Amino acid sequence: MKIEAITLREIQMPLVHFFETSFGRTYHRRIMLLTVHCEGVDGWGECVAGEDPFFSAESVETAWYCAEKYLAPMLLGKSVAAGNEVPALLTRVRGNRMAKAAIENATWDAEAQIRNAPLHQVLGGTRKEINCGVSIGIQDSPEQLLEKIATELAAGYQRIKLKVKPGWDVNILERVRSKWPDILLSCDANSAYTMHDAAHLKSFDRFRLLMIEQPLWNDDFYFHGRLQRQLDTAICLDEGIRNARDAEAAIEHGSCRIINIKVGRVGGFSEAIKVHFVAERANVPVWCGGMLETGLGRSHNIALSSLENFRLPGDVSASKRYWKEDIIEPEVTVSAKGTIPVPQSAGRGFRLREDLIERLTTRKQTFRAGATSA
Ligand code: OSB
Ligand code: MG
Repeated sequence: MKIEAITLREIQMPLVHFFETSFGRTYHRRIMLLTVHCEGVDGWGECVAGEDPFFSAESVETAWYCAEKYLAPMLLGKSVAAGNEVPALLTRVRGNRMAKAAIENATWDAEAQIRNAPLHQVLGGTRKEINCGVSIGIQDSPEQLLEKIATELAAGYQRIKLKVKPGWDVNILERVRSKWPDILLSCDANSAYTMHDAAHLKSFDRFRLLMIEQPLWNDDFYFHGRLQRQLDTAICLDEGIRNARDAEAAIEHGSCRIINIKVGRVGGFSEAIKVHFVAERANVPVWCGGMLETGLGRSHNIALSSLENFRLPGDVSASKRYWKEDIIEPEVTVSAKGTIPVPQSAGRGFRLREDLIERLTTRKQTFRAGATSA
C-alpha cells in the first residue's frame, strides 16, 4: 500500500448528555480524524485525544501538530504491506501515542479493505460478538444517576461502571449496591486519590466491585502495587499502561489484576495487541476502554475486542448513548443481552457517512507525497 496522501480533519459533535469524570465535564467533543489515501482506498482513523490535556498530556491541538509536522511526513510516499509496519516508521517521535494510533489504525483500516477481510480478522480476533458495559459519569444528583443506571440495565448492558471522586464515591456506591445487590459493578477514579486515601479505598471492598480503575496517579505503578496488596477488590489500570512493557511491569509488580486496553492510549493496534498477549500470558483479563468515540473509533474498538483475552465487558456501547446522529451507517446498536455482533464483512464493517462528516468538519488539510500541502 503506497501512502499517497493523508488528510487531517477536525469535526465537532455535541454529546447527547454531558460526561463528567474526576477531571472535568464535557458537553461537546472536538475530534481529529485522519485519512490515509492509498491507491484508491481510504483508510480512516480516529484520534482519541481530548479537547484538553486532562486525561493524558495529549489534546486535539497537540495531536494535530504532531501529525502535521512529523507523523504524516514520515509516512507520505512510503509503501507498507500492513498496518503493523507503521510503528517502526514513527519510532523517532516520543510519546504522542494518540496521534500515532490515529495514523496507524487508519493504515490497518485500509489494509482490511485492500485484503477484502474483516478488520477483526486482520487483527487476529475470533469472537463473534463482544460483551458490553457502560461508563456512567458523575451526575448532578444521586437520583439522576440511579435513573441512568436503571435505563442502562433495562437496555441489557452487562456491567455498570461509575465515575467516582472524593465526595462522589461511597455515598453513591452505597445507594447503588443497596438497590442492585448483584449487578456487575465497577468504578473509575481517573487518578482522583492518593495513598492518604488507602483506608477509604479499602472501605470500597464492602461493595464487592469487579474492579477499581486507576485510583492513584496517572503515571504510577509502585503505589498501585502497595494499594493492591491492601485491597480485596481488583485494581484495573487505564492511564498508567502506555505499552506492553508497562503491562508486563505492572503485572509483575502486582499493581493491578485487570487491564483496560485503549488503542489510542497505547499508540495503536500493534501495541494494543501486544498488551493483550502480555496480559493473556499472565492470566490477567483485559477489556476495551472507551474515549467517547464516534462510530469510527467505536468500530475499531469492536474489532479489537474480538481478541480472545477481552474477557470482561468493555466500555463499548451504542452510538445513541453519545450522539444524536453518528458518523457511521449502520449505527452501533447493542442487543437485549448486552452484546454487539462483530461485523463479518470486509473492512471495519460500518460505512462512513462522508456527507455528514463534511458538514461537521471545522478544519481540514490534505498532505501529499512530495508536496508540503495541497
Ligand atoms: O477513563 O475510561 C476513562 C471517557 C473519557 C476519558 C476517560 C475515560 C472515559 C470513559 C468513557 O470512561 C468511556 C466511553 O463510554 O467511551
Ligand atoms: Mg478509565
